[in-house]
Amino acid sequence: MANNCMDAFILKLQDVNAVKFGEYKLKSGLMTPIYIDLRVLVSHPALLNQVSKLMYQRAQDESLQFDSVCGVPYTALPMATIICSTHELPMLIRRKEAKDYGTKRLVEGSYKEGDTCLIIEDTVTSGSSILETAEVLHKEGLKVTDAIVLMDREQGAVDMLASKGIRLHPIISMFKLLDVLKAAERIDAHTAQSVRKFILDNNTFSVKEENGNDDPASKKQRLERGLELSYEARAKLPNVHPLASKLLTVMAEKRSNLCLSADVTSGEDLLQLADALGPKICVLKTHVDILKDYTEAFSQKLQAVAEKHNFLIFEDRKFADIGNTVKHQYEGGLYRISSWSHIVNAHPVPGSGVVRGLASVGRSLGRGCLLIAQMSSQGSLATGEYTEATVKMAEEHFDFVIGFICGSKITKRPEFIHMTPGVRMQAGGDVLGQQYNTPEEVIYNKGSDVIIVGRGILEASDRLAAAEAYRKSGWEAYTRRTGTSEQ
Ligand code: 5BU
Repeated sequence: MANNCMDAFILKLQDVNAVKFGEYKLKSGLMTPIYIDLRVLVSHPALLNQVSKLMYQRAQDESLQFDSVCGVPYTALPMATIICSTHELPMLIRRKEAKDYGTKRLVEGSYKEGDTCLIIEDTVTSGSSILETAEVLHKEGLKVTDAIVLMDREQGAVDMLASKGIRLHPIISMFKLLDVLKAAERIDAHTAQSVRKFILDNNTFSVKEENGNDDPASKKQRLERGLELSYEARAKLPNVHPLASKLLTVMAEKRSNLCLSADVTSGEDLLQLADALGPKICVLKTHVDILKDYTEAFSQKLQAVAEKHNFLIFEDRKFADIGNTVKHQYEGGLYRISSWSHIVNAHPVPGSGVVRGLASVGRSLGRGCLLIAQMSSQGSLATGEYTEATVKMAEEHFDFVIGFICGSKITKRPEFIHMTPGVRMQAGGDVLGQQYNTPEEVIYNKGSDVIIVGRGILEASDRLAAAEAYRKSGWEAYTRRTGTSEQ
């Protein structure tokens, strides 16, 4: 929906008294200066239709796959009904209590074990109502991977549900609502500010549960930047690609988000480097075509070192051709990359055929691909809409794409891994256009997951000490960002 349509829609919600300012009690007992009451929508059928349309559109935009739709009782029931009736989708009704006569069913409607059900909700604070409904559906053998909500109060539901494996897709967020009402002079700056403060001070999701730390200062910071899950929690998400899960687990176990870019030109040097620095890294990145003496024996030895030190191999091949060509480049030729490299990357510029070509070789081998959404070099053309289209391509191929090469976090989906090159202790650049940011900047401020470091380590007089310094710096930035403590 275009921005001005969304703004007009938000104003209409206030017109019908679905948004109220004052002192109200939430389900949890907490007093709130803003109350969202979407129950009134049943008296405004045109608005109710519009809500249902927005929700369905969101499901389409996100390419959600589901067998049925279930509204959280009661306010979201008519919304689910309209969606299902308009698009002829099967609906399920969750009873609040089983009736004590007849079938005693908690879920009405036809379904079979393993079906996926999309949950629809009107407003969320903590996300507990969605979770309750999901749990009832789970007991019936149904899967719940996604939920759509009209209004997210931004008090922790997205993260709480993510920690339970459910992606929440909000149509309107509290901060957006406040901005629109203030711009239209429906509320004054003081009211907007006090509601913002209330929201930031009252996050319902306990970080302690997830990450072992509940420091309110860091909690607030994370709230402002979008609270995040630990690598361990992300590794366990139900939709995470097995290779991404493996990488996140290695990162957590080795306390390392460092990828070494092993840009040396002899196989022997590379193996020595991998063996010496292996304990410090989660990934070793190669450019196999700069080796002057590549042999198949070399790739076998590299795999043995990777197993010994528990890191993944990433061949930075940057595939960028039509699907049929990249398929051969990945599988065959001198290097037979797919036979030894866990991860490869690709430019999305040819269109999704490049991913499909690579996936036709790598998927059955359990390999994964990073899409190059941004580059670290000066003047890169991979920006703006290109980056956004890359995220979309990744979402459409999540059975093979495990994340991105990018300068900063570009998607909130915790299943995807963000890896950033152009990292050095001293920000700056080289004479050929490379641009550097510090590990702290990349992980803490830009929200990336993995730092890729080449010359910062390779040119150091003591490479092992340099690798340890980068590991430590990257890891501390991560623990600070997520609020986990460095023991
Ligand atoms: P450096 O020595 O840390 O500058 O090496 C960076 C490595 O990452 C090098 O192998 C590049 O080919 C690679 N790289 C990059 O620098 N920037 C990018 O956007 C991409 C890869 Br994609």
